[in-house]
Amino acid sequence: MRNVTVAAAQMGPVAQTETRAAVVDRLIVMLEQAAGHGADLVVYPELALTTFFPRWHFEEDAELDAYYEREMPGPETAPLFAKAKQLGIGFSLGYAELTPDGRRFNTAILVGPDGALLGKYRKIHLPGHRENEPWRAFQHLEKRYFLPGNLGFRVFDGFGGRVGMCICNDRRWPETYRVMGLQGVEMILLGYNTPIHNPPAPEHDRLSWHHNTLVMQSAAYQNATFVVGVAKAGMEEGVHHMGGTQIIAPTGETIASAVTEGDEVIFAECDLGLCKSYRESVFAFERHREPDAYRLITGT
Ligand code: CDT
Repeated sequence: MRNVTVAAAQMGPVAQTETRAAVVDRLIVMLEQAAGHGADLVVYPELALTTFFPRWHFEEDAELDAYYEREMPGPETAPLFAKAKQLGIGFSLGYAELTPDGRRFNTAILVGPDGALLGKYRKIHLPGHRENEPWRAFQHLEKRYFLPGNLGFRVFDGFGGRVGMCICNDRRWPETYRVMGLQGVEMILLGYNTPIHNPPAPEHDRLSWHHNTLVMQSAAYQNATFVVGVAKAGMEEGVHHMGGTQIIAPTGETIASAVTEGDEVIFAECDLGLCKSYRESVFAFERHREPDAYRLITGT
């Protein structure tokens, strides 16, 4: 048995006017709850520090810049890092990253229980559009505000196992998980902000929860890994974001689920040894995959 107690820290809405300090306070409250339940690792959502700003078109870079972190930890996020280190608990956190040379990424980091940075991921599948489209009830301008991630789908040793990260729309693409699966991933951490209404395809709206669970459960099973999916949920600045935070075992079964659309911490004790049972049988990649037949996907 290799047990990791993971906490998924779902967030309710973050208002546009909410300060970083106030958001970090909310994150710390959930960190303390997680520590009280013996968690080793807390997973926060995508863009956890601000409202989901790609819903707006900003004319001025200065207005946009307010949503990005130039350093991590910075003065406003340092208290979260300090508290986590004091409690001896690791975490993964999504945020908007502005690099010193002016590049913008939708990023998540993995921090160990000693406060050390274990890994970084920059979102690869950016949904939405690049130009303002006033016909929409709200925008989804991730293609305008972020570059596609340039770090690949890496995995990191930590928490007694092998951990990977992806972000929101990445969860809908099987390649995301398979690239990490081929590196022996045992737990994939992913935060999301998913408006229930998709303006170009409103006929999908009623299926939001089904698709959320469908993609994460199938990926967990097909890649013999735990998946921790964590929402920023609820009615945020007039846009309803789905909840559906859940922790999924390599069996494909959801073993813990959130029941609200607010700040809510759920837990699961995950035996990473369970991955082996699937990876050494039905999904023994080295014995059963047929990469020659996949050339259309790999472009080789
Ligand atoms: N944040 C994010 O990636 N959200 C997307 C919305 C898709 S509709 C443009 C998602 O896949 O959940």
